[in-house]
This record gives sequence, structure tokens and C-alpha cells, in this order.
Amino acid sequence: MKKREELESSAPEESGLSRRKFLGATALAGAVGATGLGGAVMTRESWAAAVKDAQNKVHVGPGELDEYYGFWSGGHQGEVRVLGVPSMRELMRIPVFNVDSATGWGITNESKDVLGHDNTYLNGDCHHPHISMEDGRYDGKYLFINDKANTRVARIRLDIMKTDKITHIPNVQAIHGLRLQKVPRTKYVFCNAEFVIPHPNDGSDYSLENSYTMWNAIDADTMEMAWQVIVDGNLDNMDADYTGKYAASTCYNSEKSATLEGTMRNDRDWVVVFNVERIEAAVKAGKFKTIGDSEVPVVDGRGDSEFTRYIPVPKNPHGLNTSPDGKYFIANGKLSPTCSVIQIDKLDDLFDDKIELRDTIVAEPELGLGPLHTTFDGRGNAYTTLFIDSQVCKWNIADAIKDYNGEKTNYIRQKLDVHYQPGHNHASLTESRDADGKWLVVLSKFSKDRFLPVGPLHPENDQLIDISGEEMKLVHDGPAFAEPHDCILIRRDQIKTKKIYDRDDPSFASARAQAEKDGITLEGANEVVRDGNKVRVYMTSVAPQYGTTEFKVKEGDEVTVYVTNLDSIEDVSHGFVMVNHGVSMEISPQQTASVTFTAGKPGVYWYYCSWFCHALHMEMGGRMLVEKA
Ligand code: CUK
Ligand code: CUA
Ligand code: CA
Repeated sequence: MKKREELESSAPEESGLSRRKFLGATALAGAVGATGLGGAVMTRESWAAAVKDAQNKVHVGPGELDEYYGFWSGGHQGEVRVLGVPSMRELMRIPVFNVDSATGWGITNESKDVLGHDNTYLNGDCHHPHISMEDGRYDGKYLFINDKANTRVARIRLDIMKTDKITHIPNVQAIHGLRLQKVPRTKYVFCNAEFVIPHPNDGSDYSLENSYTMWNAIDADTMEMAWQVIVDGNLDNMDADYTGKYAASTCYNSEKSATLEGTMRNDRDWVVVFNVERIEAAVKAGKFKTIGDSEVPVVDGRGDSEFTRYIPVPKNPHGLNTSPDGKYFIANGKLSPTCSVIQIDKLDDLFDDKIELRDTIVAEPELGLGPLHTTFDGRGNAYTTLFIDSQVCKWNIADAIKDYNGEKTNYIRQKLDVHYQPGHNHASLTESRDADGKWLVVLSKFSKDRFLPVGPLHPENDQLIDISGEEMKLVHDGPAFAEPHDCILIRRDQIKTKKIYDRDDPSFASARAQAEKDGITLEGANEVVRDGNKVRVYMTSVAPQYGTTEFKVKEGDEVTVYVTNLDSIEDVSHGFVMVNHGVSMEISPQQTASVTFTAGKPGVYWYYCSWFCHALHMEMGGRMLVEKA
């Protein structure tokens, strides 16, 4: 409520606009036509009307539902966040490459089955969330995301919004750019390893000349590695096309340098285009090698290989985006004020050596300083973030192509100030054929003075822009914790979530297998099974009680507690916390979850339900009695 009053009271006066007020005013600059191209003069009345209009656009009233799901990368926080758009309300967090105290991710056996029991990193750095596709449209089944920090890729099931697979990518370091095959379906998850390393990387050679990196394909169904392609230079961001045949990636370090100056030495780096068909054929024909202990097929895409083409583009490009009409790959200049537009239907000729590399470039519009990422409205316009200018530049692709061909056009439609230093932006459904041009999210890296100060570490600022009309209108500022590199929006009807677990859900298949070995039915059991120094405690939960309220173990026993939540009412989740044992987990309706820990010193330890489930939730607990060994 305060926010609205402030917005209204920050209407610009005829004169004496303070800096603070001016910044408040720019929050709605788009709404009143004051764009980066020059501010329009406005009356108090038109300002108030614009404010109302913007508020109405993002206002999702109590009990109303958002139109879109937004999946936000949690950056070096390692998780995925689910937001409703346009309200920008956070709906859920999905732990992925992190440890989560509430759900027990990284603590339970089920999550360790996904994370790996022996080699669980506590951190992650995710950047690029992407949703599985069927014929160029989101199918709503899975979301995939990279971990740059520990060279992994995760898959999240969107029916329960939990991570179900994590794959460690061999032979390379630091998975960054990640995209999915769009057509005919997401058979592959493609991902870029950013840094070059020697092979073998065993201390026998540290030279950069002998270092290289690879482009990777993971089978999306099994999450097993499919193949890898060695490349020249390094790899940054990528995207795939709408034929299923090509994918392209930016390279900012064609120099293969380990110094900042070194990476900026060449005037041009490149976009490397991969011929997926040819790579698949070579792998099928056995024309590959393997590296070290890894059995993953590796083909060599360096130099004048048949698998790749290296198209020179201006210095240190960053984002790479496919237009939703399937016509273009657009590489974002970063150190160049331009974007390079590559026409995809020229790639057949390029791979057949009928045309030159630069013949595939059909436009190179000059947009502003620090172009990083481009997104699309499905109406022929592109929206590129300008990091240094702190703006989003809306431009028309067809006009930019005409201009490149010598016909002068005003291809820039609008520049809108954003706050501040934007990285990714993402328009609704932009990565699919259904790009609907309604909303644009801009992920600004700096928030500076946009929010109440919270000390030296600032939140970022995820801004929502209405792009449904001719002009972009900034309608919402959303503070976000470290660090949403990227996000993806999907219509709410494109995802079907489960209300409660199915009893045969694969996430607890191993708990069921163990119970069967012990002759126990998870749904009925409240029993303790001793197996040497291993103790398995099977219990059920029905609000507000566990089926077992006391069990005995010995000091040092390896105790596994399996809780099966028999409640089948939506939203009645229970928790299980064993006091002073570092144990906490979620058990949602009809779910089984388990956790293994070592019984502490002799004495009494209470366990309790940590998820508020009932009026008598506080009373839901029990005691573990630990005896002398
Ligand atoms: S990268 Cu972060 S702003 Cu990892 Cu997609 Cu460009
Ligand atoms: Cu069960 Cu709280
Ligand atoms: Ca470079």
C-alpha cells in the first residue's frame, strides 16, 4: 500500500525534481512515454493515469492466479525459483545444486541419490533454465539448468517441481551456456564448457596451446552423456535452431588467453555453428575417440572440420539467441555496440562450402553500449539489453536487415532505461514458436538506490516490462537475491502439476525396494529393523501424529528413518527433524522420504514435525532413546 502512495507522490512536478523522485519517476518512464530516446512532458493527470494503468497490469488480486509461471535461475545460490508473472510473487524454491534446510535437499537419501552420495558439493552456480520442447513448443515436462561451478547439468520434473537427475559432465570444466534441442523434440540437452583445459588434466602439461574445451550433448531422457565436440577457442552462450540440425555458440576467447588483455586481443572472435546431423552420423559410424576413463564419444570440431563452422563476429560476443520464427541466430556484441544476425537457412550452403563464412551475416545493427542478450516478441522485434547504457533497446529485425543492405532505416524502435546494468532479458514464450510478446523480464545486476538499503551487499533488480503495445512500459521492480542470470516464462496452462504424490513415484523407489527387502509395506509400517549396527525405522504420519512415537537405538548406530505421509489431503505436508542430529526433511502428502544419520551419545532425543500441518502440529513428535553401545 505504501508503494502506491509513494508512486503517486513521486509524480514529477513542473520543476525541482529531486534525484530520488526522478528515479521513482523513471520506474514508470515507459508508461508515460518518457523513454531513453528522450522524455515526454506530462501533466499530473496523465501521470496518475499511467501509474494506475501500470498498477492494474501487474495487480493480481487476492485469490487470483498469475498468467505465467516464471522459472528463475538462483545463480550462485544454486537453486531455481518459481515466480508468478505478472505479480512477480515468489511461489516456490526448488533446491538443485545447494543444500536446503526446509525440504532436506542434500540431507535426505532421496536427494543424495540425485546429488551423489560420495561427491556432494555444497555449492552450485546456475545460469540457464530451459524447458523441454516438442516441435518448437514447451511441453511442460522438464526444466534443465547448468551448474558452472561444478560442471553439472540438472533436470527438474515440473509435475512435482523437484530435481530428479544431475549429470556431471566429464573431460571439461565449467558448464555455462545451455539450451535444448527444440525440434523435433528435446532429445538433447546441449551445453557449453567455458574454460579450456589440457587433456589429460593431470599436471603433466599446463600449456594453453594444448588446452581446449568441448560442446556437449546429454540425452535428455536418460541424462546420460551422448557425445562431445572439441572446439577451437572457448564457449560462452548458445542456442539451437528450429530444424533440429544446427546449434550455435559464442566464443569470446578465440585467443585462448588466460589474461584479461589477452582475451581482448583479437578484433573478432566468432560464433561457432554445430552441424548436429553430421556429428550424430559420425558417432553412429564409430568415428570418434574417447578420453581417459570416460566412454563418451568425442569428435574433433577444430579447424576445418566437417562438424563446425567458425563465423567471425566482433570482439567478445556474449548472448546467442534464436528468433522464434526460426530464421536467425543473433550474437550479442558485448565489447562491440552491435549484434550480428546470422541467417539460418544459409547454413546448409555454408557447410557445403558454397558460400563464405561472413555471407551468413545479414545484419549488424548498432544498438548501444554493451549488448548482452536478446529476446523477441514474435512480431518481428528484438529486445537487447545494453549493460553499459543500462537500457533495453527494442529494434526491428527486418529493418536492420534492410539497413545492412544499404537502405537507411530507423530500425531502433525504442530505448528504455532499466535499473541498472541488465544482463539477460526474457520475453514471454520467446524461446518457442508461441512467443506472444506480452511481458519482458529484465534482470538488472545492480539495484543501487531502488530499494531500502540492506548493507553493502545489494539485491539485484528484476524488472517487469509490458511489451504488449507499441511502447515498452516498465511496471514493476523486484528485488532478488544472488543471482538470477536468466529466467524463462511459460503459460500456466502449459504445466500440469500434481496435487499429491503418486505412491509409485520414482523419487522414493529405493526406499520402497529396501522396505520390500525388510518385508515391510511402507504404507502400513511402524517397525524398527536391526541389521548389524544399521537400524531402519519405518514410520507413517497422519496429522498430527507419527505412527511411531518412540524407538530405541545404540550409540553410533547408523539410523535410517523412513517416513511415509499417509495424509492424502492437498497441502498437508509434514516434516521430520531429529534434534541435535542435523536432520530435517519434508514429507508431502503420499510421499515417502528418508534420512540416514549416526545416533549420538546415549540419552533422549526428541524428533518433531517441522511443517505446520494441524492445530496440534506442536504436539506431533516422538523420542529416540539412545542406549550405550
Ligand atoms: S550469462 Cu549471466 S548475464 Cu551466464 Cu547467460 Cu549473460
Ligand atoms: Cu505434521 Cu506438523
Ligand atoms: Ca576475444
